[in-house]
Amino acid sequence: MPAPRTVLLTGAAAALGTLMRGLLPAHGHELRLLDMRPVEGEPDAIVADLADREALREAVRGVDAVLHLAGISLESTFDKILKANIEGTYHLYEAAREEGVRRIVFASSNHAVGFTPRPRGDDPLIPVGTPHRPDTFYGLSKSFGEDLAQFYWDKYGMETVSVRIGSCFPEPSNVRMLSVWMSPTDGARLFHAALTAQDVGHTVVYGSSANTRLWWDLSSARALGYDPQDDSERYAAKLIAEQGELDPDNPDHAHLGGHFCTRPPVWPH
Ligand code: NAI
Ligand code: 15L
Repeated sequence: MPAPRTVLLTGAAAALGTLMRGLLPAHGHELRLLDMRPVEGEPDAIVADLADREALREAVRGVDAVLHLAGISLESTFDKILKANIEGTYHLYEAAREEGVRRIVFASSNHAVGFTPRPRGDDPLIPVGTPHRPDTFYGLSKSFGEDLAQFYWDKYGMETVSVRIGSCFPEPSNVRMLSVWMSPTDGARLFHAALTAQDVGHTVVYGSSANTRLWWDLSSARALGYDPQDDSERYAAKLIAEQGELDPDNPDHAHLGGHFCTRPPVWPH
């Protein structure tokens, strides 16, 4: 295992951040925590908004890498997405650049490519090079984050692994998740690989377990050293009995992004 690395974990108060706080130390990472809300049971966590560049500079000072989970994680108004996800991610990259941090792992999302039709039958798996097709303002902000990461690599040599996370929850809760689920322990394996692999430049990977019903190509993640151990198939019989198989006539089941594609846009008001 590579030597422990100090990692700033943003979004530490929330669901995924809490899971990773529990799992990443066993991979040799020492975590510094940040969120706009207090982190339960972690009095030393930095409470700061991504809009606060000075606080971000202090937070990234001396870390080896950042695991950037903070932001709005579902559809919202464009104004809110703009502040938290677009401007917030820019402020974080600027703070990291100013403080000489060389590696960011960015929590992108399947919703950056959410309008990509899901594979059916013998269709090939979706490659990471598929064009951005965001399904929401939220997905658009993740497309922006991936482009920002590419820009900071090309312009400044700052490395990023953009992880297009599927659904990272303790268990899959619907039939779509049988294809896109990432178990939390596989999530920690993938983030660990993304934090420690050599010479990643800007690499885009999908974030899921080795699901039997996988929709996308995990080869760029495996090339970082990711070796997923879980498969959602053990939940399939129960979920299909409750909900039925994916329905070819249901628009919510037509694209990678599922119901994010069919919900109305949320305009500022
Ligand atoms: P969440 O919405 O539960 O947590 C986000 C955290 O970011 C919250 O603790 C919130 O306080 C913090 N935050 C929001 N705006 C902030 C700001 N301006 N400054 C500082 N902190 C701020 O999200 P969750 O589920 O924990 O996901 C974490 C990240 O992973 C998000 O970026 C999400 O888009 C991404 N992701 C998660 C997936 C999943 O399956 N959980 C799937 C795809 C992407
Ligand atoms: C996401 O990007 C969300 O942050 C998460 O809450 C889930 O909705 C996930 O995608 C998904 O597609 O299931």
